Amino acid sequence: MRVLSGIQPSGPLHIGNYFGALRQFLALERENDAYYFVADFHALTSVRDPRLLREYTHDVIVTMLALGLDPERATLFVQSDVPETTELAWLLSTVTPMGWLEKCVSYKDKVQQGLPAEHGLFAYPVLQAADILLYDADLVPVGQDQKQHLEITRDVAERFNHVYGGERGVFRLPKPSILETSAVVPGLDGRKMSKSYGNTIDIFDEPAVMRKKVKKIVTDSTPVEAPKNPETCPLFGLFSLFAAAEERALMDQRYRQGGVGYGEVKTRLAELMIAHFEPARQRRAELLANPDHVRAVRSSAAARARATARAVLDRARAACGVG
Ligand code: AQP
Repeated sequence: MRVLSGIQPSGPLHIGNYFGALRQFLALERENDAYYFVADFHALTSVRDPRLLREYTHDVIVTMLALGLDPERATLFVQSDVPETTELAWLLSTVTPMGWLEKCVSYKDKVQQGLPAEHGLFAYPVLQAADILLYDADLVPVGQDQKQHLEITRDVAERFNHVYGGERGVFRLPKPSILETSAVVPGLDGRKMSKSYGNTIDIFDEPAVMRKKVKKIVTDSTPVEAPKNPETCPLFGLFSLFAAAEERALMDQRYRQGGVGYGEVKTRLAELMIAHFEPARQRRAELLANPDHVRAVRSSAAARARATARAVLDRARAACGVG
């Protein structure tokens, strides 16, 4: 299967990105033809400092490699290294009804948070459709927040196929892959962990910072001895992502019985989190010291990605009669 997904370089990657997306990337690259990209065109909708955008772009590649992504197996490229993307986005936008974009929750949410209502933000799902359709992707590993955008990608592909595709169609229809256990990773305040909510724990936060942030995770005022509901507790939600099955089951039981204090859970969660990312932290330091290696990965992946993209774009151009 062809697997494809992207991550925006709009800041350091956090634990929500890790459990919602990156962990799936690692699992899926083993047995599939994987394409993963750093979505810098998308990040332009929120990052307006060119130096920072370059820095974040480099850092996302470093993070993916440090976490164990194998550039020999997966094509790990940067979106803007494949300019075919924006051309396809235009072709797709000509068949995309405004109403489909107007109903997008993510756009409305971001404007409500104070981002300016700009065309790039509004048309984001069309660019995302181009990202996916350009590689004939079968499967797109994402978090729950991307489900609606994936539906739009399928609708746009079907529409283009219907208008121009004849019997065989032009685009392959992709499916989302959303893991039930980490579809929405909670942040420090219990809402979805998200850069724009300022409630993240970053994958490479220093251990002392991780400990400090974990202490801030919201909890209710249930006393230590009283029973607690693990299903509605964001702290337990995060704990269960890091703990092994046995420890998770035991903690679940102790929550329900009563007798466990949130302070104890937080201390253990911080330990688990720090230990989980320790090997990657060391690899990251090595990669940061070797930017030439990272640039070489980027440029060889760009060549591979462009070759795939060109063939699909040519198919789309021929179908609609341009060029
Ligand atoms: N909290 C989360 N739980 C599960 N999955 C998540 N993802 C992000 N946050 C969570 C998944 O990470 C992938 C990359 O996301 P993105 O680069 O599109 O960034 P995002 O979703 O926009 O991340 P943020 O932090 O929420 O950024 P802002 O605040 O800028 O919108 C996607 O697969 C996403 O589902």
